[in-house]
Amino acid sequence: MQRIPFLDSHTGGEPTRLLQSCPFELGGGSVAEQLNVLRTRYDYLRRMAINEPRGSDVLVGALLVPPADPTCQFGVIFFNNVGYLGMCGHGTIGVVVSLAYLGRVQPGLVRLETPVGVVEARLHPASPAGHPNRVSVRNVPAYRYRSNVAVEVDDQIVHGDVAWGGNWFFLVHDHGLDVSPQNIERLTDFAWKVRQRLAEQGITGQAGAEIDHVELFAPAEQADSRNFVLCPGRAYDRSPCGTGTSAALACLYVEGKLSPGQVWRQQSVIGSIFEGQIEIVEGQIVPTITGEAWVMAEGNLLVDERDPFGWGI
Ligand code: PYC
Repeated sequence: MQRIPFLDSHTGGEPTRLLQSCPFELGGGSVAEQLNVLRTRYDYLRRMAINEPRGSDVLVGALLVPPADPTCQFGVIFFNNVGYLGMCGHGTIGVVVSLAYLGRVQPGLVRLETPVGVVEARLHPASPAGHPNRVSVRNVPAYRYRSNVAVEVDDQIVHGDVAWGGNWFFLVHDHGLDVSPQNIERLTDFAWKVRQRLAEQGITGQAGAEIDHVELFAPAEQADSRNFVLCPGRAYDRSPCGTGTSAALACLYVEGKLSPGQVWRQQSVIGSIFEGQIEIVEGQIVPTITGEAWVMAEGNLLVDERDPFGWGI
């Protein structure tokens, strides 16, 4: 029987399952290199932790690995029900709060190496009543790659920006849909079709990268904007999506709608909020996303080698 310790948290409703160490030897090197080994040789670890019958489509996994960058305390590889993420904003907040719960970090700065670069998290001090749970993540630089790209869905032409925030996003404002929890099925269906049309029309991120996240925006009453983000495996992000908010901030900045240091409140479709702001560093747009996570379960994932679905469906 294999026992793999885990700790679950959620960030604005979006879950993160932290695996504190890898049961397999990934060969060292950068986190991007370790991801290649994980993906090609041990992808069943991802399926076991995330997929049914143990997990669910909405779960995001975070595997801690040794960083190659000596300025970082941790390396982290994020994954979901269909594959691997470059970065994950809600996941980074969840990981840092989980590490604080485990006593492995204290309020202050934590540097993490991800497959797409180093991110710097600040764990804010706790209120007197509890564990620290508020984290600001200074993300990898974000940028808008293409603007106002037309896509036809259900006899309707919509327009979107292609932007990077640690993952590739297509950001759409003129969809005409109600962005509310009552409309999740319609939003999912529509965003999925947008993603399919992008692939059919050969619309990609830089260097032909697949655009695997679609983000639909609407006005909000208690924030600057409300979003619905469809993730690569067809689950929607319950949080406002850290990398998606980063991509949105980059677009707002180049449109002259956001200044460095100005706080942008991004609300998710279920109502949770991230605060975002940008700084310009050597001409690059560097977003910082702030949100809260809550630990909610800990234990061991058990794999019985006789179980035909023990490593996931
Ligand atoms: O918060 O960056 C994020 C994220 C990506 C996918 C799910 N959440």
